[in-house]
Amino acid sequence: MDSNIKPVPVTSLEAVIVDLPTIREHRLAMTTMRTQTLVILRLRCADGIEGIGEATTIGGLAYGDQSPESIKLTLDRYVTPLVVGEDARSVNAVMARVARSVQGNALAKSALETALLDAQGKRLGVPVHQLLGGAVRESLPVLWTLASGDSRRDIAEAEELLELRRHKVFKLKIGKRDPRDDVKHVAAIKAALGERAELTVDLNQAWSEAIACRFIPELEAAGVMLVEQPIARENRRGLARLAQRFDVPMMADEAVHSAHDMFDYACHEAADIVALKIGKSGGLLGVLRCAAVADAAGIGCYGGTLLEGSIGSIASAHAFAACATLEWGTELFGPLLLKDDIVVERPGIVNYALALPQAPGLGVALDEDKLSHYSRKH
Ligand code: MUC
Ligand code: MG
Repeated sequence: MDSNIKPVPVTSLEAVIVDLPTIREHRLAMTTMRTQTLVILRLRCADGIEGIGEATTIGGLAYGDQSPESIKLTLDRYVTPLVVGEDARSVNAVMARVARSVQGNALAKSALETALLDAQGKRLGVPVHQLLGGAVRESLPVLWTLASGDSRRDIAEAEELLELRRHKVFKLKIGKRDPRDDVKHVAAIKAALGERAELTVDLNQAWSEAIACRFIPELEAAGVMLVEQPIARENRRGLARLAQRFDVPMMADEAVHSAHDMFDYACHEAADIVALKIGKSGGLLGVLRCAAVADAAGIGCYGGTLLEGSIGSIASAHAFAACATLEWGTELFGPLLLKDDIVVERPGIVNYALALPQAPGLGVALDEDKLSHYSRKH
């Protein structure tokens, strides 16, 4: 049989939990991070090729309903038996097989699909974005999140990053404190940075609709560029009312995971922008499906993160590079929030943008010593 049509069985899957310290405390409305936990998936194939993937969430179960430990359990106990022996080249068929027997668990599915695409790209000698139909853009603008919890420290951090030409858009994580203090914090940072930087805010669902109506005008007056997920993800009608009421665009994050959610939000004109994330959509192909629905509805796309490390961030970059439109840039800074890494070469951000890797597969290689050093032993 010709080597191109001969199946290449998957021989094993190995999920490793990795704990990495962050460079500083990262304060979000629902948790304060001092470490980030990644689940790294290694998928080995009969032709000797290994694909790697990553599934990462924020703050254990604080952000979503899948924890690093549950992701590993899902992969070990339920996904592995469905995938071993299947043809590694048939990414859609393998993912459909898993979807028939595993409900939900989008993060584990995202790690699997990433590893399959990485392996297939290495097999064919092409970067992952080419497997997705090719890149529409070769580099991606990346913002930085200021979340130390202290206005002066955030301003100093932003000044340093502007000086380095690493970021010129900053996302402020608010929602933990009294709204009056949050608004003062945002206004102080905008006043210090002026026209040199753009600011966005992410409430991570912290406000009620009434509080949002009371304080969004102050955020608008302070000059924020967009407001991300101000209210509970379940309150679709509320977000639609806010989008209708205010000029500043509303971005849906926690509320929109799949293309189905996107369709629902689009039908109800419930957001101006959507934060796409491979982890929410169950992989890179899910992001493209979600983006296609957003495009059809005239909703702007933004390349979001669950603060993945280098593997997840680069996988996201391949998907975001292949999206037809990406009007609002990305936030693929996750690796730079970590003190150390488990890949040989961490992606860098130069002139405010991340360059899309052009090597076969994802274009990222594991550093075996670092992986073993940071992997959870029990
Ligand atoms: C989120 O909700 O957007 C993205 C950047 C960041 O600091 O946290 C994430 C999560
Ligand atoms: Mg968000």
